[in-house]
Amino acid sequence: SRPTLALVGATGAVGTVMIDIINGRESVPWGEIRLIASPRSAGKRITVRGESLEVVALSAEAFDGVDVAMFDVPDAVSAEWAPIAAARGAVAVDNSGAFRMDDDVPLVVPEVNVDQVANRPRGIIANPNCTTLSMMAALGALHRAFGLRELVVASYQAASGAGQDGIDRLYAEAAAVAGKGVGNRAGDVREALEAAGLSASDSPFPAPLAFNVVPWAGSLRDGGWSSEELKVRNESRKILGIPDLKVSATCVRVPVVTTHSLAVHAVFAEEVTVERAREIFEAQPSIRLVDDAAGGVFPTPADVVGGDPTYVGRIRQALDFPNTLDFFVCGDNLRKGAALNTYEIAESLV
Ligand code: 11C
Repeated sequence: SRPTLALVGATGAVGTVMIDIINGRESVPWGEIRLIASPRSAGKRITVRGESLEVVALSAEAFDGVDVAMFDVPDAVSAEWAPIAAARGAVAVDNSGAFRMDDDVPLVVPEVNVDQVANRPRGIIANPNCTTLSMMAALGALHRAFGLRELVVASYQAASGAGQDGIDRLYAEAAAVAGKGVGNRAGDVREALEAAGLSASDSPFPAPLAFNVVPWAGSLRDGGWSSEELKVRNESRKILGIPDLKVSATCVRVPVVTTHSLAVHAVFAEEVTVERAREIFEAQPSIRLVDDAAGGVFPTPADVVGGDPTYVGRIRQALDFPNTLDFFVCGDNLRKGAALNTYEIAESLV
């Protein structure tokens, strides 16, 4: 009989995209698909592959008979429940940050290290952070060819990285500032938000996001780094299998609903050329090259949101750094950055 798939967090921002992905597949290898969520969402009905399914409440019994359980829930929920799912015989594929750096949990991007799925002593496989993931297909392909040594990145992260609250906040802020002529005087955007009843303390972001950029994502760590910046460093090293990779990241939130972008400066052991890099990207089915600066063609979130591939453009040989490429990538943070990669890991298991 065909394997049973469970989706934990079926009603959240990533869970909803996961169901779109499953519904959009021509065929799936699964028999039963079980939707699991918090008791608050239990009883809701969601249509999956033409069948109306009732969401069941998260419990140990909910994992009985499940072969693969995908988790799209906050870290603390995964930390508690992924091991329970594994103890009940499921392989847990977890999109939270709870297990990514655990030595007994592989951190997988199928284009880069799908072989790692077999090495899972805890019965758990982790899905990377969406910011790291958005550049991994591209960096993995270049690393195989030229040997990556150093990585300097700046991210341009969408509001939906902060979940449904982030999306709702950006829409509300955009409505509060549109047509008001604000953005010319320090503090006027904050005043417009307060006037519209959007208090700063209710925001998932530490500064206004509308008409702004915010150089912060995640929580404060030693040395002034954000947790998001350290995830980019640690997860890139683990996925690429380069424990001493030199990484420096600056993570920035921008007023984009969905799709993370990164400006990447990548230094290699061997000589690189833009032409070879283009050939390598073109040969990778999950990468779309969108790179014709003369024609004004490059990837932007507005043009790629909702797509599965990683979009790459602005590829340049750094003028003052040997063996170094600078380029720009965009990837839908809810699809390849989260739900799609998790689903691809789940399918690779069957
Ligand atoms: C953001 N990348 O854009 C974060 C969200 O480690 O899975 C995902 C956090 C994580 O805010």
